[in-house]
Amino acid sequence: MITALAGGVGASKLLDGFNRAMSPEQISIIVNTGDDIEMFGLYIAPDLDIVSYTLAGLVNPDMGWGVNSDTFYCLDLLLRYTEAKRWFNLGDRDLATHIFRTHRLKQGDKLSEITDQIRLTLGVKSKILPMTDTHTPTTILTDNGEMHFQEYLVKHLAQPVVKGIRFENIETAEPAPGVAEAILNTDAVVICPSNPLISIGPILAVPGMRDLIKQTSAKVVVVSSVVDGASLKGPTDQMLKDLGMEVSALQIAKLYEDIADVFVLDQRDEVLRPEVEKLGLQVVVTDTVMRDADKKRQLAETILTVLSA
Ligand code: FO1
Repeated sequence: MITALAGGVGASKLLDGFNRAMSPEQISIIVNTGDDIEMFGLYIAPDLDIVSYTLAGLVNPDMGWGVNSDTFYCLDLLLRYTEAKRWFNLGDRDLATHIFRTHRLKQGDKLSEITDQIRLTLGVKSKILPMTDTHTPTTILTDNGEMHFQEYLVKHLAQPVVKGIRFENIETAEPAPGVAEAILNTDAVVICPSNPLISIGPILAVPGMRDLIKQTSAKVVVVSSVVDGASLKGPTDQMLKDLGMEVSALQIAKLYEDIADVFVLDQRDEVLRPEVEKLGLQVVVTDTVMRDADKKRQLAETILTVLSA
């Protein structure tokens, strides 16, 4: 059994690999919901959808988000009515998920219950758990003012300088039903190669989450989200730099050193091995760049081999 902590696109590649390397029923995934945003009265949960669509084989393979071959007729008309500029692309099929989720939230159902119905309907065998049922949107403090994470990333293309990060309402949040069991009753906790600040950061900021990970007897494995001094996907490198941190796999290891047992370092960063080991972590060096389905499965298999040793 493994339990993964996951953000969006970067994480879903490794999750796809685990899905191919082991029985999907033995995987539980705790997903960041800090990226969630309301638009046109709809509750959008990008990382939950990216993970669900990827494991269902529905995701747009070029973007890593949205539904493959989707069309945008609904959004086009919505933007005519609202006279708003198009910056967040909500496809017609994707909108069905947002409409369904929002409708059930308005009926008083929990995000975790709705997420479970969505993944079951889409035929996903792994458990998908939002980190919390409370809405805790991530605010980015920038030199251009405060904005929702999606505005920073998609509308402003991650160009504003990041001064700080805030997870709204996080103090009142608690792990969603099933999260504690998934962390405590598993053989391994895998922290996916997602942005440590705004993808894994919100998950670990849910009160009680770090303690659960410290408490579990499962091995905690981190896959580096920085390779050769740059992030493979998204603005991790820019955000680390803006916040005065080094852009290196060693920096990523330092961010998790209090909870991690094993650190998966890319072969391009092998020189960092002694320094990561000095933090008290077991280091595994391998190719972590998941260019195709085989690479995804190979990385998952390497991690499973280390765990069974
Ligand atoms: N990312 C973009 O860069 N541009 C978009 O227009 C966009 C739309 C979108 C719609 C639904 C969805 O589930 C995700 C979407 N994303 C889009 C991805 C998303 O902004 C981020 O990649 C994740 O939040 C980061 O994990």
